[in-house]
Amino acid sequence: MHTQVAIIGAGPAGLLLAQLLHLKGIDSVVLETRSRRYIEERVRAGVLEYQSVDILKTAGVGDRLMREGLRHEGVEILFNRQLHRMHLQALTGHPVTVYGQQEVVKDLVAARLASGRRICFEVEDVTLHDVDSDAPRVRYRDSSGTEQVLECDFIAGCDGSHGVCRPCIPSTVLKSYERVYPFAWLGILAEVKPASEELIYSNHERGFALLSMRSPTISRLYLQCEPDEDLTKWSDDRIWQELQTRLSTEDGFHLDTGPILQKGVTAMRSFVAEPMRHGRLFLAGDAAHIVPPTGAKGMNLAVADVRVLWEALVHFYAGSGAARTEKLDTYSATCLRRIWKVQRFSWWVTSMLHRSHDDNDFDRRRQLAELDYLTTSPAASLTFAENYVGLPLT
Ligand code: RFL
Ligand code: PHB
Repeated sequence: MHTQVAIIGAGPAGLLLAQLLHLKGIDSVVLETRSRRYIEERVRAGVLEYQSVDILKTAGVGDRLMREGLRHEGVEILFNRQLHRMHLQALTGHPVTVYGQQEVVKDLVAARLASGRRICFEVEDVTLHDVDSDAPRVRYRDSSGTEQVLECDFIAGCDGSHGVCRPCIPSTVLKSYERVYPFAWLGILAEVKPASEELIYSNHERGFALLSMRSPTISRLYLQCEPDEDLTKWSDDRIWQELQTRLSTEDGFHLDTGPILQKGVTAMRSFVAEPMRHGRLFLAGDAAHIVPPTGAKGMNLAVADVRVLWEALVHFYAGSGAARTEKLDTYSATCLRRIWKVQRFSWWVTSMLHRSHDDNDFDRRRQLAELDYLTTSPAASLTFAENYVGLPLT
């Protein structure tokens, strides 16, 4: 079997790349270890930067997003039991859009199937070969157990943080940078009208909390917890009580409760692997970097990488001579320049909003002063807002 681009992983990165390449007449095969149902139901990110929305529209999957996505012109920051609105739209001219990652994935899978190009679910034993030659290959077993060999021009490693692509880059070439945080998030999805029209990020002495949503009838909420938190100790009642405490305000903010549809614990880390390219293998999305979710950046970074990679591949297939590899050669450096700024933002908002065991009273006062400064200084508010809605792509 032959294709132009072998895409490993059907998350937002792999699926979006496949769709964008298709629109330019470039063939690809998408290989995914999980089932279609699993990837479409996995609850993850929820906030799209305006440039992510634009590229999804360019990819032809903007219709439902425009109909059902919730346009947010601001977010709330809560501390000392007072809400402070960050006017994203007024400060930057741009909103963000709340639309679940699983909805983006559903739209992209539907587009892929409609394109008639190949996507293989439930594949096993994916291995990459000759990635530093001009004719790389991918071996795998398809869902019927048959061994397959896929010959290609390029491999896009979009297989997330535990995939097989990043480990194919020799350790002598790859350098990793990491920070693990001493806390995690307990997240719930609940069938109840969101208690606020906009997201609320709360710094509370008992720890961080976040109110988000998926639709006018579904809430998504998070609580800072221990990395090894035992979920069996968290009854639904205890979760709602703790959320009410951490989100309470002087004005008597009230959180309605409802059936909890899903709960889970998410670890928090910052991670970057450099370079994002080795020979004909290009890493994109979580395969190359992880951010703590506080800044709402993970899916957006994946989308931004894909945009750069797409342009580089289009340039390659449309061009001729040595110049056609130009954008592929600068892919890693172009992406990393923005990735590090987004890493910085995600680390900053995480440290500003969470409580750490080794924080003392000084740290607490410093954190509150930072939040006071952030929400009262136009310069600081603009810094937050321009990062939150999304920095320029290049
Ligand atoms: P994904 O989505 O992990 O997809 C990778 C896919 O590759 C498959 N795979 C393989 N396929 C073939 N062969 C192999 N050997 C394979 N190994 C793995 C996997 O099954 C999977 O389907 O990576 P991608 O596409 O790079 O997308 C990244 C995003 O999923 C991630 O960054 C975000 O979910 C992070 N994130 C958020 N990002 C945002 O932009 N905004 C947010 O508001 C936001 N909130 C969040 C988040 C992540 C969270 N969790 C659960 C980690 C909130 C949470 C709680
Ligand atoms: C979400 O809705 O899941 C969400 C929103 C904002 C974040 C992280 C997660 O910063």
